[in-house]
Amino acid sequence: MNDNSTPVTVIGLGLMGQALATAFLRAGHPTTVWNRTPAKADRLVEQGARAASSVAEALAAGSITILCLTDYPAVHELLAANETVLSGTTLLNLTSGDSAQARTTARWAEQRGAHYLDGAIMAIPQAIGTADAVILHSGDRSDFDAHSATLAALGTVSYLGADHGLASLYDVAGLTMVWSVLNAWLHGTAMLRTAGVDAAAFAPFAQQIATGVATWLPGYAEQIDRGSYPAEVSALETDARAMAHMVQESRALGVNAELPELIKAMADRAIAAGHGGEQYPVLIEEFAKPGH
Ligand code: FVH
Repeated sequence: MNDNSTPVTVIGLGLMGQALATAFLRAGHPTTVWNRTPAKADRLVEQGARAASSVAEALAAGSITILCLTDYPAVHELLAANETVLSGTTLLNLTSGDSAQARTTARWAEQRGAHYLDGAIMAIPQAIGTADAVILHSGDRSDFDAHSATLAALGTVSYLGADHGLASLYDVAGLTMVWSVLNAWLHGTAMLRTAGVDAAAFAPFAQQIATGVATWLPGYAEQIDRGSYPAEVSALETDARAMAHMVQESRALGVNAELPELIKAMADRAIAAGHGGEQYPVLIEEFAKPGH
């Protein structure tokens, strides 16, 4: 049944929901859609989608129903108003949220007889339907396996595990990476602009650094998983001296020094705890604690 004749439903037709429904239509799936503001279904109906007149009708139409709303409170509001018709449905919630919300929603839906998968979209709407759109899933393996061929119409789908919170956890971990890298680049750009250097001149150099650092990750991950951090490349106390230059330079140039100050403060705490002779990933011990 999991070929392109599998009927699917998409609930929530914002920018992302429209992209998801479009990808299903392009792959040939009979696609039913529902949105709180009905006009957002019009373009999809022109492309061949069927607009359901109620959430209950939409839920009954698809062998899997994708939910893509603003946030989890919106998902709860919508599902709670339809809880009597959830039994036997398969829900894939691609709404962004945190892992606790995912686990709570999974329990709630399963208590009402639904099969519930949680997911996270690591892509922009324009990438949906291409291999560049990475979509993460967590929940019961058999629920994922039953629909993975259908879901492949959306992009590169992967299964993380039975814990419904995993997709959201990976999502926020990925977002931390994205915004940390961007903030580091913006900080460097602000420093260089004081010397008249354009953002465009720094960008290729910054790209090379980001790519180079990325190659360190597998080796550093091995150290973290072993819990042993021999200073094979550089000791943390050596790194901390370079961090001091970064802080001093930022202050002297009159640019925002909060990011370098945070980087140095965390390294200083690890050094004070006796880790100065170890390698950078020993900082995981600081990141694993609650913040100050
Ligand atoms: N857009 C993106 O690039 C990102 C990429 C990563 C993942 N996100 C997440 O996807 C969710 C939806 O995002 P979106 O961009 O489609 O968001 P909007 O265009 O604002 O559409 C929101 C839809 O939610 C409907 N909605 C809101 N509240 C309710 C409610 N109480 N009951 C029913 N539907 C509701 C809203 O309906 P309407 O305003 O059109 O009537 C839209 O269909 C989101 O979690 C992102 O973080 C996208």
